[in-house]
Amino acid sequence: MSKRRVAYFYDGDTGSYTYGLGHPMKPHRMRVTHDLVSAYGMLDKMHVLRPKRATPEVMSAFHTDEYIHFLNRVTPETAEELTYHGTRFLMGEDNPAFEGVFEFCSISAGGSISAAQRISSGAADIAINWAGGLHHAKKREASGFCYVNDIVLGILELLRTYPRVLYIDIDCHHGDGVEEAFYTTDRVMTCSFHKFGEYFPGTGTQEDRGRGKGRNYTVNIPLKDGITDEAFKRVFEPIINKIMEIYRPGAVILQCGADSLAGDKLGCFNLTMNGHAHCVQYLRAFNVPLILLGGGGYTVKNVARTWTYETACALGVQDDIDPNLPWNEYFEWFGPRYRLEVPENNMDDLNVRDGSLDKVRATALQQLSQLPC
Ligand code: VJV
Ligand code: CA
Ligand code: ZN
Repeated sequence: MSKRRVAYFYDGDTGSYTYGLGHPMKPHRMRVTHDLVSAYGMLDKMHVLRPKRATPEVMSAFHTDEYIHFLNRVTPETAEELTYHGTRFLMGEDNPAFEGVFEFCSISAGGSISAAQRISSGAADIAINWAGGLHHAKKREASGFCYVNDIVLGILELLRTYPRVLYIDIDCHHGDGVEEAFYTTDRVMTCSFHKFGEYFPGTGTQEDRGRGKGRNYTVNIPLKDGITDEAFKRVFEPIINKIMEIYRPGAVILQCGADSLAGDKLGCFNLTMNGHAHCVQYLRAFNVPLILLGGGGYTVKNVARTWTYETACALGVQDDIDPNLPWNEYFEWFGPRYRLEVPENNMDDLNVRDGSLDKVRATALQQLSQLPC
């Protein structure tokens, strides 16, 4: 089956929020992505939906009332006082109290919850929310540019229908907030691929594999700088294949953080657009209900290219797409080549040099072999 029913969640307001001057997280990338998706004529091929905004009550399915109440009230002016002078809710330079922060979160979270509902109801095979994927947000505090954990809320929604949900995270950072939320349950398996070693947030070793009933249902793949498409595939494919075979999830969420791309401002991997999108194509082929979320990604033009291409992959039209970019509102950003591509650069792949990649893969597969069949 090559065609799938795709639901694409987008709110035209997302691109207007700003974390502040010089902050690496730029919500504007969502507008650039949407414009490119539109220029390629993909909007007519899927259900384009504006998500219902998540209310404080809905967010409290994961977060504490106190934290959500704070987030709903805080403004740039009151931040100092409401955070008890920066000692609570972890609002610092990474997580500024920007204008409209609560609305921004309600769009991101609303999109992931709506995506989960659309999947659960059987109305879509694949649902997309590029404004989601904010994997660091904790129950009672913001962290790493993330305030409300749209992923956890989306998974909780899926758990009303599916006995088992798989979460995969290809953002360059560790998906700590999602891991922590489901660390002691076997109903959610989390699997994060990330840079590890002197890098935010500092968690995600292979020793962290879940606790109690959740033992071995947390999978961590710590990587070093410079991983290429080929090397990434050598860990991603066998591990995901084994998880799909043993765990048999009813639905899958793939966090497509684009800071794992070559040339990202904060990332340190060397994946091309095609290598990154291969993860989407690989999961799509299992024919299990799938949700694609955004996440990190700090070189805006490459984020837009990649998420546009991944939208095409979801639709199964990636081979029909013109590698020369169509005219669009932000066309000049894509020079000098004006192509739908993110090439690799010449950095060393530190994963292959010392054989650490093979060790990491073997350890993960050994962990998975301890799960009941
Ligand atoms: O490394 C950190 C924490 C610090 C303290 C705060 N300073 C600003 C930076 C160092 C220890 N934070 C990381 C957070 C990365 C979040 C990634 C999120 C995702 O991709 O996984 C999912 C969406 C970090 N790295 C770089 C920065 N913060 C950074 C923050 C800024 C900045 C420059 C770099 C905030 C404001 C401004 N510049 C003006
Ligand atoms: Ca990750
Ligand atoms: Zn990241």
